[in-house]
Amino acid sequence: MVGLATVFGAGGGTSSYQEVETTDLIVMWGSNARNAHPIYFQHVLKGIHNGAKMYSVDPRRSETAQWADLWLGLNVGSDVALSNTLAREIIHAGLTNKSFIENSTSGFAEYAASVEEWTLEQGSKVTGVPAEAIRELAHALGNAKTAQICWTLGITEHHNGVDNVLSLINLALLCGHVGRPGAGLSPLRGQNNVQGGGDMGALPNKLPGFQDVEDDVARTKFEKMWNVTIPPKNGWNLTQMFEAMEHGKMKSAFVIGENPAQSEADGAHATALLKDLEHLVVQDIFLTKTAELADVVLPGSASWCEADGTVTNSERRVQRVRKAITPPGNAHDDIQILLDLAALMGHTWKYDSSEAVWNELRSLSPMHFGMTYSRLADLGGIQWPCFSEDALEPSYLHGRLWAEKLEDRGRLAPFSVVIDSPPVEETTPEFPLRLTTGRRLDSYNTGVQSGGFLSPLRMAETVDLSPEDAISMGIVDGEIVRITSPRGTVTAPARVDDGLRPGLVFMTPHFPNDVNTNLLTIEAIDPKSGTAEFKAAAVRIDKISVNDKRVPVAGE
Ligand SMILES: Nc1nc2c(c(=O)[nH]1)N[C@H]1C(S)=C(S)[C@@H](COP(=O)(O)OP(=O)(O)OC[C@H]3O[C@@H](n4cnc5c(=O)[nH]c(N)nc54)[C@H](O)[C@@H]3O)O[C@H]1N2
Ligand SMILES: Nc1nc2c(c(=O)[nH]1)N[C@H]1C(S)=C(S)[C@@H](COP(=O)(O)OP(=O)(O)OC[C@H]3O[C@@H](n4cnc5c(=O)[nH]c(N)nc54)[C@H](O)[C@@H]3O)O[C@H]1N2
Ligand SMILES: [Mo]
Repeated sequence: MVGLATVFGAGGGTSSYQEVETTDLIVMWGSNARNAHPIYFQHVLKGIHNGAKMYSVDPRRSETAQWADLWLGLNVGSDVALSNTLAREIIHAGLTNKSFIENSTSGFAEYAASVEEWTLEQGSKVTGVPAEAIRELAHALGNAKTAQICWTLGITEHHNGVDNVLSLINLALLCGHVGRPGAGLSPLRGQNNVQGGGDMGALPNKLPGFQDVEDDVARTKFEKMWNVTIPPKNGWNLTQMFEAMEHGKMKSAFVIGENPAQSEADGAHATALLKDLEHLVVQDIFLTKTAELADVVLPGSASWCEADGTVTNSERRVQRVRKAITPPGNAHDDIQILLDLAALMGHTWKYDSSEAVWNELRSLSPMHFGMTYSRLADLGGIQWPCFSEDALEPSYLHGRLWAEKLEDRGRLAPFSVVIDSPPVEETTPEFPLRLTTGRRLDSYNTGVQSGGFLSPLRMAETVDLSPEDAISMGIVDGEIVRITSPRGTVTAPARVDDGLRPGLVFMTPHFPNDVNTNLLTIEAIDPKSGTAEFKAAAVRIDKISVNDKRVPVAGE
């Protein structure tokens, strides 16, 4: 979102889901939507059915890649090298969209000069993708009338995640694949309402409606409404909070709906920092590992089907959710718990319904103003921005370079010079394998919401490796092996996967109580977004000797 906001001035995907059904070209870049966004993927499948070509850019031949016309299996962390090479080929083949570049962008000449070194040969050498495949995707991008470029964590969870995103935006600008129906950029969001969380100001530098905390006019508007003084400086993001804990600058934390003891990179270190806090409060619907470390647990917040409100999805569509069942026992809405806490701190915030909260938001956030509850119900959801109660904006963004800030509107979208930067942790003779981590269809994040019940779909953790590596290490499918990174060791059954190229290993964060993958991952972060490099660590796999496997005799 930082990358999109930098170029376009708005932190959201530019397209709507329907557009992927009618586009000519779909590029799934570092996204395994078949598993992680199955509903969006139904729209993708319709697009393929309607004749769209699909390309997958992923180090693994993932379940998504299996549906693609062509899979570009690149080395982990070589995305900037690949996109710069694509750009050079598009430019040299004369396939750029000249009128779009001239009328809507800035900085083309400098950008074009910066990609000049990225010949197909050089790109192929760094990315591991055959030159012919790079050429094919470049020409597909250059020749398509409309293209959708979709990306997710394979792009963002790197120490240079923002640069990765900028490099994909460059490709869209080069070919004019933005600001028209069917052409656009789709960063698919993680949870059902992660977009909504950001829109509502759950970011350290933004107030609701992406209004800047450090903007005095915006801040004063909120201070008046809430009758409080808001700190005038941006706060810390999640990784900065952990840094602040490390340096003793942050002494307490209030965690709502997150399980950082198991989801943070370099988990042993993260857990130690949480343990060391003077005061930790956790508000969750389950007693998580993080809650076990807490001084105070606020249990029984009502889950989503037990509460009224709205969620906002990856296409910026706000939809109503309605309370379907009554929460059990003494469980409260999360907002009720917050109101009770505010009351204890001397503030009487009175909202008699979720609609009252929403109407306050509408009065403060222009991009939400037109979305009344009755309109949301009548239309089944509305995309932002929606400025007026009796009109709708186009379903795609940036037809006229729309931005939250008035001064950004109508300005030209800048190309960004982006430099290739390989993963922080190189593979070495001691740790010769590249570990990347990600998701499976059957489980969810740290497993809190998908681990406690028996589902015929749910698998246990495995460490996936290529057939070539399995043979050279003498490892058979299902054999328990030891995986070690510079930070920790775990054991897991091996799974031989012919979708993996030699040297690549894949694990999930889904089963941390059995196999805590995040004991292996590295805490390197992208300073521009605060995102950790979950997608690239160096590891070693060792066979476990017969002695290690021996069950200890009682008393031993
Ligand atoms: N079933 C299920 N669905 C989920 C979730 C879940 O846990 N389970 N979690 C939700 C959440 S919070 C999120 S954020 C989304 C995430 O959705 P995705 O980002 O699609 O999921 P991941 O599997 O983490 O990563 C996507 C792909 O990135 C690839 N990749 C790794 N390194 C690189 C690289 O260097 N370059 C490129 N180009 N690709 C790379 C991986 O091989 C993987 O296939 O899923 C959401 N949906
Ligand atoms: N190795 C590795 N690690 C990763 C990733 C990776 O790809 N690889 N991905 C990263 C990503 S993208 C993400 S998003 C994080 C996810 O990390 P987390 O967000 O820490 O993991 P979740 O398991 O989704 O935890 C969500 C918590 O919210 C609680 N919850 C659900 N509904 C409600 C509610 O209505 N109210 C309250 N109060 N609580 C609720 C659940 O019980 C659960 O404990 O993991 C990150 N960690
Ligand atoms: Mo996520």
